[in-house]
Amino acid sequence: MKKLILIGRSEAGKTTLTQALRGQKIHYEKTQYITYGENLIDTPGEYAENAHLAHALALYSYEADVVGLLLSATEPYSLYAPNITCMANREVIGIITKADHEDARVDLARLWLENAGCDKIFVTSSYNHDGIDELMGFLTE
Ligand SMILES: Nc1nc2c(ncn2[C@@H]2O[C@H](COP(=O)(O)OP(=O)(O)O)[C@@H](O)[C@H]2O)c(=O)[nH]1
Ligand SMILES: [Mg+2]
Repeated sequence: MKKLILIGRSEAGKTTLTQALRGQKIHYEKTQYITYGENLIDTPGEYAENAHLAHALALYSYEADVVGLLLSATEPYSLYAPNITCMANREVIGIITKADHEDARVDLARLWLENAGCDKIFVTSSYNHDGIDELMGFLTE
């Protein structure tokens, strides 16, 4: 299985996605540190929100095979600069989260991730498991 690092701002749904991918019961857990799993690296949202800490993400991405940029379908804006994927020398995929949410705007999130430079974009919900098998299939192919 390819090792995936999850990047995105606080509340993007990174930790919940790790639980869904691992088949665990969904429960809230604040992410205080970079959290290493065998196949998943979870990061605190503050790293993506702070320009200085963002450098650390670029370094941590070397520990992974694939970089996942998460964007919640409920976001009012996107953190990601146009073509930011060129910062990583790994494949960068887009992961839209919370597609189940009543305020979800999946098409807008997709546009923002396309502008960021993501070719492959997965639409997911950790709550109802939408798109989780597709993402898992990509990681294990
Ligand atoms: N509706 C909905 N809410 C979600 C989903 N995934 C996460 N959340 C909620 O979003 C909040 C932040 O999730 P969390 O995984 O901790 O975000 P992180 O800060 O990126 O790790 C929590 O209240 C989750 O229950 C989802 O697929 N659908
Ligand atoms: Mg977290």
